[in-house]
Order: sequence, then C-alpha cells, then structure tokens
Amino acid sequence: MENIDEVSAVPRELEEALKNNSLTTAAGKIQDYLKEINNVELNIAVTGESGSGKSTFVNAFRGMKNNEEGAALTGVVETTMEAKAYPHPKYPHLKVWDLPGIGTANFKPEEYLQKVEFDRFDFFIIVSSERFRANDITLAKEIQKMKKKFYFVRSKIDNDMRAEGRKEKFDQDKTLETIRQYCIKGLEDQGLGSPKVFLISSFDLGHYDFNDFEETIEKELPDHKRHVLLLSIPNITLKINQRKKEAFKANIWRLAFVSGVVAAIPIPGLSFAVDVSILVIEIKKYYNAFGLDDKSLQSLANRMNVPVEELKAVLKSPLNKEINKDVVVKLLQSAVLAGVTVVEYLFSNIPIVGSLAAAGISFGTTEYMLRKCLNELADDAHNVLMKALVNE
Ligand SMILES: Nc1nc2c(ncn2[C@@H]2O[C@H](COP(=O)(O)OP(=O)(O)OP(=O)(O)O)[C@@H](O)[C@H]2O)c(=O)[nH]1
Ligand SMILES: [Mg+2]
Repeated sequence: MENIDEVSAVPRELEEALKNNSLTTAAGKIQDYLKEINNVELNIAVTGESGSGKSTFVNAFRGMKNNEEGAALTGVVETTMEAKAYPHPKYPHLKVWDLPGIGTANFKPEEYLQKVEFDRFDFFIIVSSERFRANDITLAKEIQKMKKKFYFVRSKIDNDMRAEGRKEKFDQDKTLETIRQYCIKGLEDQGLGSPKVFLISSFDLGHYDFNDFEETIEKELPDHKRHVLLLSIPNITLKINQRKKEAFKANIWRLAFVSGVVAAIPIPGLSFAVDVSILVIEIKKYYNAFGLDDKSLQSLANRMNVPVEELKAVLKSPLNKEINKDVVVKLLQSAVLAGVTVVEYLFSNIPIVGSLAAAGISFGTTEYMLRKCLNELADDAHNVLMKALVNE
C-alpha cells in the first residue's frame, strides 16, 4: 500500500476553483489551462556575428547534430538576410530561429530588428566566439529599447579549454572565470551594465554554463512558456532531469481532475471510471521529455562515448517497452489490487468533492498512477545519465 504521506497536497488553486465555481466550471478552467500550455509557442532568436556558431547552437539547442537531416547549415558563409525558423523535431511549438549574421561594418540594428520581425521572438540569444563587439552591443541596446530580453552566449568554449589545457598548471574553473570576467568587462565598458555571460560549447552542452543558462531563461519566462522550454530541452544534466520532473509533477493534479472527474470513461473490471487516453498521452510525454526513446539514448551514447546497450541496461520501468492503453489499464488494475485508494485523505478538505466518492476514487487513482509513472521514468533517466557520466 502506498504511503499516504507521499500524496501531494491538494493545491490551493483547486480548492479555490471549487469554492467559487461549480465542479464543471472549475474543470473547464483546468482543461483550458492544459490546452493552453500544450499549444503555446516559444520563439527563440539566435543572432551574432558571422561564424560565431549560431547555426551550431540552433541545432544543439534542439538536441541535433550539425550533419543531421533538418539541421541548420553550418560552417558555410551564409549570405541570406532572412531569419529562418527551425522547429524542435519532437516539439514543433518550440522554434529556434537562425538569424542573419550581424558582421558588416554598416550594420544598422534598428533596420535589422524590423527586418527579422523582432516582435515574434520571446527572447534573443547573442552569440560570440570571442569578446562581444560593437555590433553585438548596439544590437543588445536596440533589443532592450524594444522591451525584449537578450542573453549573451560566449560560444566554442571547448576550443578554449583545449588550448588552455595544454599549459602547465591548468585550472579549468579559473580559466572559465577569466573568460567570463573578460566578456562582462567588455560589455560594461560599453555601457551595458553587468549582464550575465554564459560560456557554452554546442558540442558539449552538458558542461560549462548550459544548465545555468537554461535555468535562468526558465526563471525569466512567463509560467505558461516555461513548460514548453522544459519539455524540449535536451535531458543532459541531472539538474535538468530534476527540473523536468518537478514541472510534470506540478501538473498531475490538473490531469487527475480532468481525467477522473470530467472525462471519466468506465474501465471494464474497475468500479470507477478514468480517462485512460489522458494517462497514455501524459506518460508518453514523460518518456519523450526524459529522452528515453531509442534516438535520444543513441545520441547521448554517441556524445558520451558509451555503447547504447550499457545505457539501456539500467532501464527498469516496464514503460520503456511500450506505452499504450493496454499497458496502462494493467498498471491501473494492479494499483487497485494493491489497495490504492487515497481518496479520503485527498478530499477530506474539500466538501463538495468529498461527497462524490466515485469522482474522488478516480482522482486519487489517476493521481497515484501519474506520480508512479513519473517517478519510474525520471529514475530511469537519472540512472541513464549517471551511467553516461561515470564513463567520462
Ligand atoms: N569547437 C567548436 N566549434 C564550434 C562550436 N560552434 C560552432 N563551431 C564551429 O564554428 C564554425 C561556424 O559555426 P556555424 O554554426 O556555422 O556559425 P554561424 O554563426 O552560423 O555562421 P554564419 O551562418 O556563417 O554566420 C563551424 O565550423 C562549427 O563547426 C563549438 O561550440 N565548439
Ligand atoms: Mg549560420
């Protein structure tokens, strides 16, 4: 029997919704919210001087390599003046835009921003493989004027580390800090305050400042956009893995409410109804976001130089084999056999629902199921990452 203390408390938001609305109105609102976070777009613009590594970053951010199909072209001098959108292969709502280079001497930031239709972007990433130059800075100022956000990325850090690593007495952290301070000082000198500069290698996103970078963007995004970013960001550090888990967990009560109460569909052999298709869709989302699919595992294996079989060997959850209605119904049935009824605990505080025993059972069971599957898949992803990291 599941330890009841582990059940997440019913969020105040649900309590409030139920206090002021009928059950169906509350549910409608929650459904609208879920729909919205599934459909919201995130548009990220990547800009900087020619050759700074923009296109390579566009690919890495989407979990792709430069030579893959659908990857942005790299290593060639591009003459195009058009911004080009590259949708994430799994989450097309996330679009990373490769903007034209800003290298020319007569660069006019205002014209440039108009031309690329700046208003469609949620934020800008300004990439430089050396110090930030006059064009980067005038562009940043113009972006600021347009009330948009920008982040500075100092790219190709692996190159610096390799070159510096040849020296005697190499201290990676110190070298990184020197580069960071040098970039920040350059920006300060040109009147940009002291913005953060993230040191990144597109060939090695799991290292250096990528985690910090992702976390910073995440914090500064509005709530409903944060979810898109977290779903689609490559699952390459333990911290990202954990943040993905937290984001999914925060949504479980909503899905349980909709699946159990609103969209309830009877399941043969069970005395209550839940919408299994909602469960299947959500569990598949976990699976994809944690990068447990063959393609993601293979790409992690390549990057970390580990045979993919070694990564697969640590997978424990049966959900890694297949996620479909039958599998989920079986899990549900075994949960019920194991005596999972968390209803009374969950609903003792909410009188309206408390009296609807069947709805309560559905809610409690769906909540339990999603939490269990999320834990299993997040643990598997964690173990895969540990395995890959040990091999470094
Ligand atoms: N070592 C290393 N090389 C990189 C990195 N990012 C990009 N490069 C290399 O730098 C070169 C230029 O990269 P691109 O991504 O094509 O640069 P870009 O800014 O898109 O260039 P343009 O489109 O011509 O403006 C390529 O040879 C890349 O392989 C990195 O993080 N590390
Ligand atoms: Mg390019």
